[in-house]
Amino acid sequence: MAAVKLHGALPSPFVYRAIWALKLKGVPYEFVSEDLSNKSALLLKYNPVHKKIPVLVHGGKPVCESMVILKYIEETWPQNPSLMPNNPYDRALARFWIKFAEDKGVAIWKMFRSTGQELQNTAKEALEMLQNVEEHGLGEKKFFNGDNIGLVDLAFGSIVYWLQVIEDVVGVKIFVSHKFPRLHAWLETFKQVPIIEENLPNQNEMLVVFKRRREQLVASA
Ligand SMILES: N[C@@H](CCC(=O)N[C@@H](CS)C(=O)NCC(=O)O)C(=O)O
Repeated sequence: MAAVKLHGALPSPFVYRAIWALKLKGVPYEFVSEDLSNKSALLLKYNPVHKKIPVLVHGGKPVCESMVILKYIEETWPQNPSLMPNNPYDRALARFWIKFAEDKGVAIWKMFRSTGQELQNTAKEALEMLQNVEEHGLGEKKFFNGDNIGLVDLAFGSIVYWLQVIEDVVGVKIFVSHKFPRLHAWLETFKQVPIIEENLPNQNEMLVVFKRRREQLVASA
């Protein structure tokens, strides 16, 4: 098997998506730690367009953007376990929610960067995103695809778990259990999947990192 490298910086939620997918598939890889304040020549070469992590490098060829990486992993190592449904309609639904997570999940990072009225507006955007997932995404299913974890779970895991920390940092709570009982139950189930449990950053440590980062962002705004 060609060598697999993952360029990333922790605790980036986008990098965790790739880590979870590789670990769930049992694909061995080397983690290459990047300093985002001093990007390596290799990172700039591999991702000249966005200059962002994660970048997956397989056999020397780079793949950029976390959800593109996840789809590449699924297509390259399709079995054990499959992370997309077999049925074309269910696959279409999974793609819909992956796109939704990509398009709307950014609301939590807008919250992270904003203050005052803008924070209220971005929190509303994040709330609407959660409401849609709660009402239309999960239904009574254990995971988004049904009984087994899949790419949609990885997409939303890296939104909701990080949101809990962002809420503490910005002082606005939206992901409350009585408003989102399905999503809360799903998050607990998701966190208990052994590979996920073993590869989740500690939220208290994240809080320290993200508080410092937000102070810098607010000071420079
Ligand atoms: N849409 C991208 C987002 C990746 C992203 O925002 N990565 C951040 C770290 S969490 C980054 O590399 N930031 C460096 C920069 O913006 O210069 C993905 O899904 O991979």
